[in-house]
Amino acid sequence: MDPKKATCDPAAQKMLKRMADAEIETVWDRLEAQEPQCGFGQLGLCCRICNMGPCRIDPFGDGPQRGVCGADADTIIARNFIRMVAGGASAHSDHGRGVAHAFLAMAKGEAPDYGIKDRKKLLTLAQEWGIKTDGRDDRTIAQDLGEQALAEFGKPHGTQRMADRAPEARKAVWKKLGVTPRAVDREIVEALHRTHMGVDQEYKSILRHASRCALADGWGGSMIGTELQDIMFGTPVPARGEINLGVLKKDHVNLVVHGHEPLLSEMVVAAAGMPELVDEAKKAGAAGINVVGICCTANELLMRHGIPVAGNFLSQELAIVTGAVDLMCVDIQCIMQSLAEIVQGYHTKLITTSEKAHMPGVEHVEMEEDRALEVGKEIVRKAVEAFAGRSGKIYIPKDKGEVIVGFSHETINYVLGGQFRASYRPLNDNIMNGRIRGVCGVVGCTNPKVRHDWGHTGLVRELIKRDILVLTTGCAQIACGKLDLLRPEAAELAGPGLREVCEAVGLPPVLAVGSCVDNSRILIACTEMVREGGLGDDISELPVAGACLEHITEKAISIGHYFVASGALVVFARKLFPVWAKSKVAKYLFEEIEEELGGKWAVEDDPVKAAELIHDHIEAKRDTLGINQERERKLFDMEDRRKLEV
Ligand code: NFS
Ligand code: SF4
Repeated sequence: MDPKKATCDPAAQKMLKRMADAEIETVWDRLEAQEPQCGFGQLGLCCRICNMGPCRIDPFGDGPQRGVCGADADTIIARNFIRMVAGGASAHSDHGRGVAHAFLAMAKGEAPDYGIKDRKKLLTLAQEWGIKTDGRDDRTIAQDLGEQALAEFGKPHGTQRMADRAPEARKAVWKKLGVTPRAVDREIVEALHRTHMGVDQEYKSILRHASRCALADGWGGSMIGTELQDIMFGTPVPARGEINLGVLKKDHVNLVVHGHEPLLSEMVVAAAGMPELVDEAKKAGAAGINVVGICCTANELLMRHGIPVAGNFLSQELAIVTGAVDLMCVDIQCIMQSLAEIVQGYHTKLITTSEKAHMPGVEHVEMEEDRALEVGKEIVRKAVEAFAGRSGKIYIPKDKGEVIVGFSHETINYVLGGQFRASYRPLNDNIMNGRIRGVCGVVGCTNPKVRHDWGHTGLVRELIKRDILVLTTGCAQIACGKLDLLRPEAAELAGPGLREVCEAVGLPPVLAVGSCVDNSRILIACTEMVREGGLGDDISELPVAGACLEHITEKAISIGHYFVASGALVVFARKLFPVWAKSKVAKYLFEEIEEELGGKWAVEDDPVKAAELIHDHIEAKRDTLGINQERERKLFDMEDRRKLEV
């Protein structure tokens, strides 16, 4: 495997070479060992839902066209699709539930190490939910809010409260189709029930419920998670930081937090700043304690504390091989089991912390709400001990990107609108006058089947060249940071209109919005754009889109689908999208769903073509809005395209 073909991250290239020399197996090697992967699975055509199966449908028409139970290709593909949505929604929502649980414990005084950092948001959300705030202290208000938030997951009646935030026209669309999300757990359970053998056999009916289930994630579990995290840990504001393996420090205790829940990583950061522990580190011969992050928990810490990020999903194995990581603690989601094996060759201590996520042979230090800081301290102490036991060679690539992050939808208000007239007006005006053509969310994972970071950064470069403002989250955000797209200087790569706007306010053309649960912030940003006026009455009228060309997880499918069900065009990589192109399901997801919900899926592997697709969609929306008369559309010829190659 050629490291340059595997990744466009310079630090990862160096590490991959070293790992090949040392014969350490990576995720790329394991992918190769799995090839060729099952073609039925890749098209969504295999079913192992019951024990008359596993069954598969022959896409060439020669073999069986029905499973043993009689299910046809569309039923099977739709069932597989909704089960991905349900898996993703459950991951985000269980994270959100964990936050709500800790929030309530905090309010009751049962989790003394957590507190209220954003009081304004507490009061705003309480008022939004009809909780009395006058003359009541914050903890009492928070207790009511926490109870109500927890109830959103399992309440027997009614629909998601957060979904009330959507534009009126959007809510009407959902209501008409019967997909307004109810309790999160109910939608997920119902998705599993409908897809049990012999239940829902009409693919459109299955997929409509997939929309409702995904909406329960975006406008439910994820949004609750984001909002309560903001109240407890602070709503992000623009902050500087650094991203890539170069953030590891040879002379420091390096502690990597990897996973998703700030409930853990916030406590590790707090503990690592305590003078007694810094002293212990110094006694062990270190210059200090360097906490860095991987995956979405990294995004959370970077945005709130400027904590550096070591990398995204595909960087986790590489970080260990630097020999500089003294301890890696993981919580939930996107943790490779191979870490346990790789650390065997190093002094690195690996620790699991979530009651829900154990690893064979790995020490478990459980994060408990009522003694969270104590647990944080215990983890930091173990890192210091591990530092003292360092023996092997250390190699840290120097590469790191400088970034500005922290564009919550509230701060987009301020940075574009100014302190005194915070609003989405300037953004809407710049879209209406055509300087900015539209907005695209570039989100999600990094998958070894695609050149690492290339799908995201290739697409982002093409979009900003076309004057499309990019909002980014998750591993895509980290990819952009590594490759210098989250700096104001990146405006030089933007088209003239976007560049002008960015330079006037000192913004990067790619705004880092946060972790994957923070995609809910993008839903709110879209809602604010509608509310501000001039760009239609519904999210489906906005010149916006979403994309992920390197997706891995069920979570990514859930996110994609809640954007579609919220009215947006969403583009994923064709080769990663497990829906047989000739199926009726494909026709529904790529075309017909637009008539019902205003959004739709599209698939494209090539970042340039994906950018063109998004650009055409955005221009078509602009035409419909009637804001395109003034300016000639720039068409890209081959010559232009070559110049644009990354
Ligand atoms: Ni999102 Fe974050 Fe990364 Fe993908 Fe995994 S870390 S929650 S799922 S791989 S973007
Ligand atoms: Fe086969 Fe039907 Fe069972 Fe699926 S549910 S494994 S198609 S018999």
